[in-house]
Amino acid sequence: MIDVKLYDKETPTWCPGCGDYGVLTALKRAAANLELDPSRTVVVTGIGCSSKINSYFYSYGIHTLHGRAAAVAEGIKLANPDLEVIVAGGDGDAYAIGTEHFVHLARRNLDIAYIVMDNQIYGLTKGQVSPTSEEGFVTITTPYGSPEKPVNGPLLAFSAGATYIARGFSGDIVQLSKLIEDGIRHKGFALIDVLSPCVTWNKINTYDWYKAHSYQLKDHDPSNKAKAFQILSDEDHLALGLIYKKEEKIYEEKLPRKFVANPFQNIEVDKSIENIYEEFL
Ligand SMILES: Cc1ncc(C[n+]2csc(CCOP(=O)(O)OP(=O)(O)O)c2C)c(N)n1
Ligand code: SF4
Repeated sequence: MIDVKLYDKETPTWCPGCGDYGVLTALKRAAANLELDPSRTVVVTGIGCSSKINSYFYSYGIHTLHGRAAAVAEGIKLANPDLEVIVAGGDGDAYAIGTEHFVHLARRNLDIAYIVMDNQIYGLTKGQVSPTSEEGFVTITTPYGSPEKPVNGPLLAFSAGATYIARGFSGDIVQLSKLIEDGIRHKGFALIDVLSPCVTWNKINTYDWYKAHSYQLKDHDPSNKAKAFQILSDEDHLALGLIYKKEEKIYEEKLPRKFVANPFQNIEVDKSIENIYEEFL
């Protein structure tokens, strides 16, 4: 097995106690168990505290724009399907500004794992309401309490056709690293939604709050779609573990044979701009 230290990079600048530390440790353990080659792995993130995770994980990585990680990841995967592509970021990144990319990535079933660190608030920008904040949640942008119903991210992924949906907790690194490992191993789109407290700005959804509002799935068959829907719909009791899994053809396999046999990275590019002009103009 590879030493987890291989994936060490910069020292994180997250606040002491931030849930994202647990996610980083779990990701490193999953990578070590899978023996991921850093030179064949890309971690794509958006903008946010959580999106800094690829600065702290040794592999290739792109820190894209807020909400655009899924779109960039899709492009990378299609250009070079041999790469292990992992997306990571916050609830704001995935379930607000990036929703359109998130939904379409899930429904296309590309072979990409997406880790969402859900802290139910905007951490980086200092505590504004987020798409997963609960109704009535008081923040600097909702001083009278949020009037909005929260987005249920895993249920959104389910309705879009995601083929692997799991929920972990950054306070349980052993389970979380297994869910991430299995999500990366899964052939198709995998969502690993993580309850990951922001200890600085969210004083409601704390480690203790998540412990009190979550439970471990037991004797659950993740291929049971009706049961998975029922579990995902229960927003008062957050299920932890693998909720849904389905084997399905991935997007890459449905493309014309010519494309798959000869992805972009193998195409010889004639760098002469004159030749390109000649061909297209
Ligand atoms: C287009 C655009 N809009 C807004 C912002 C400001 N912004 C940066 S991070 C962020 C939200 C961060 O929340 P989340 O994605 O949940 O990540 P967290 O910091 O909580 O981990 C916002 C609104 C931005 N950088 N770009
Ligand atoms: S502000 Fe919140 S999310 Fe950001 S590093 Fe601090 S604890 Fe983590």
